[in-house]
Amino acid sequence: MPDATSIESIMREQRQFPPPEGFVNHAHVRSLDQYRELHARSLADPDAFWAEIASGFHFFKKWDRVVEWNLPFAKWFVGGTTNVCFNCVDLQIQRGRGDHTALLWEGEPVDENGQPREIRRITYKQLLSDVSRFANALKQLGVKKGDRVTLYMPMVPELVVAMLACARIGAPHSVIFGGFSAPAIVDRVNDADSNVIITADGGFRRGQIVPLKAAVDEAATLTDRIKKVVVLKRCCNDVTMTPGRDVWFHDIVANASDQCPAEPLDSEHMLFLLYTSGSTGKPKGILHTTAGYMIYTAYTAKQVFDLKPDDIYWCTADIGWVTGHSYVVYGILQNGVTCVMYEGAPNFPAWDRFWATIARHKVTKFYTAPTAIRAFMKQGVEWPAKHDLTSLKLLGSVGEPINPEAWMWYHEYIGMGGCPIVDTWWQTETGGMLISPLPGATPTKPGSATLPLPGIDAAIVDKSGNVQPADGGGYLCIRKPWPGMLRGIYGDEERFRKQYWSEIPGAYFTGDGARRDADGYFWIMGRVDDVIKVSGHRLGTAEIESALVSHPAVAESAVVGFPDDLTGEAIAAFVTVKSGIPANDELKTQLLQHVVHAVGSIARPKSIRFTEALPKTRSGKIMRRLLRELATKGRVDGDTTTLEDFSSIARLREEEA
Ligand code: 7RM
Repeated sequence: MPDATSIESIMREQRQFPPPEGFVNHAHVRSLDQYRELHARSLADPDAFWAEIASGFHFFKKWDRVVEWNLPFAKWFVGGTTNVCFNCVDLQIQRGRGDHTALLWEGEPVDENGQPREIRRITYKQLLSDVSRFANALKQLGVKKGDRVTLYMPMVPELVVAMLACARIGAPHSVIFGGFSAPAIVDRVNDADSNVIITADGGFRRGQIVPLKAAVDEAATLTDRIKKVVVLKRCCNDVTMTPGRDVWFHDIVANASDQCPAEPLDSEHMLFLLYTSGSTGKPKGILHTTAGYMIYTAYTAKQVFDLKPDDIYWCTADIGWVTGHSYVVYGILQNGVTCVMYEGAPNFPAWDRFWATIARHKVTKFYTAPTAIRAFMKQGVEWPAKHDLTSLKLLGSVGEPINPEAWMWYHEYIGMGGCPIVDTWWQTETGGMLISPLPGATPTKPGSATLPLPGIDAAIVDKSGNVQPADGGGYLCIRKPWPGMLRGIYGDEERFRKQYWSEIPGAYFTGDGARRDADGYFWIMGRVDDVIKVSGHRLGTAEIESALVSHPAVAESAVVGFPDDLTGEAIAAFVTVKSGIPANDELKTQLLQHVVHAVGSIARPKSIRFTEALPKTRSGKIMRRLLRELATKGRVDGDTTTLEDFSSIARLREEEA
């Protein structure tokens, strides 16, 4: 870990925006004092706080104890049995929401007038029927409680149906982002030991068909774990069906019953694995369980988005990332609202697709990423200006720090100055949002995620766990367990302990550097490890590096992130080629294609530089800090005293990809 003193924030944003008056009167939490009282109470008696919240959920058998905490292992709502799918669907129907639209979906393709060709509205009742049928179909395929099911699908309602069906029968799902390629599927399928994959022939993205089934076929040549493949017909592109292994989605649900009672599951039953990148090694299967995740996502969604029964809520995140899991699916459906879902790209057929969609469906709450906002800013205000955005009541941001300029643009041109902005800080590991404004209570400051939510004990500390003074930089950590926290890394307890629980005594280490201002507001400064965030997508250096070295010309490589105006961070790759191989532009092009093939297009380096040697310490560790400096500033000013061979830096030839 870098030294805490190296985390210096240069941002000194002074503007403040009180919650809009019209919003406050109807909000769940209506003043900063009320928030502070709630937060103080939650930390003074967490058991009572979480017990009260949990009482609003359906349990088949009520829990005996709120939490059992043996650092780093937490169990929540111990002794209870429940079902997340039941709480998302059946319970909403019991509450009288059966005919209300649960999912409002738009496919990407448009007609000659630019109107979406397909819009589907699925009520809670219909969702129950679809989910029950698919759950029965899964059972027919031999899927049993505890079996891990891999989902590699486009953003279509059937993905939500598949997730809920898995949850209904207690088969943990592992969703793989559709932008990843075959080798990434192989790693994840092998690690999860998952024998069943649900996929589609393809998905539409920016007018093209993403050939998902073909990637699964390729993956199946690289691992023998894939025994059954369920294929949804989406794009009608040609696919090869392997007899005995591949079945059509529509065939297996055709004769399945729509009656499938939700399985009562232990509170700590595994709900899903979601693979995410760390600084080293293979992707980690972040493990979430049933009751705690269920309650935490529903509670935070309700409070932070201030959800009300008539809300039309839209989160633009792909379900392949945690934001989609928690705030397209689980946290949202449990609130009984209408969730908008969109299949494709933000600029298809033009740069106003999001704004047209908001106007078309009268979206009230909108949640997106800073990288998207910056891309829209660049295209100009004429795009949102063409559409009626007055239905919007609240805006959200997630995935990376939002720069004050982008915040102000979002506020002025999308929120028309009247919508609170919730900048929500959280991670795959945290399950749900931990630091965020409450929109009716917290005055916002552009660029700050503001204050910890009720129940969350966040602090900025140094390596020894000492809390830093106001405005001092340090490591962001969480000092008390919360229901949505990860329960482990699948199959790797050692890595779980080391990664999250060994850096800071007694606390969860987030991997983020941050500072807290005199008002107690948190300003996130980014990762202190080697995780790179490109367009809000979390990528590990190791996966990209191993893709590079798997190319026959490459001897060694190191990748680092460097600031990028649009994508937040971009990837710079440093590559040493094997002797006798010419390091030229042709090889560069090959390497770029190679990475795209091995990991996916989001991992495509923005620059590749050939170097005769990488800067290393005497013990052989690559000094990424120096490479980061080089990629960012074009030179190295930092401390190089531990560098083994200074000439490696001097020799680094600069070349742009
Ligand atoms: C939800 C998600 C987690 C990392 C996290 C941060 C960064 C996320 C914000 C943010 C500043 C935010 N999960 N991050 N949200 N940084 N402000 N509002 O993104 O597992 O993919 O990434 O993302 O570095 O540690 S994630």
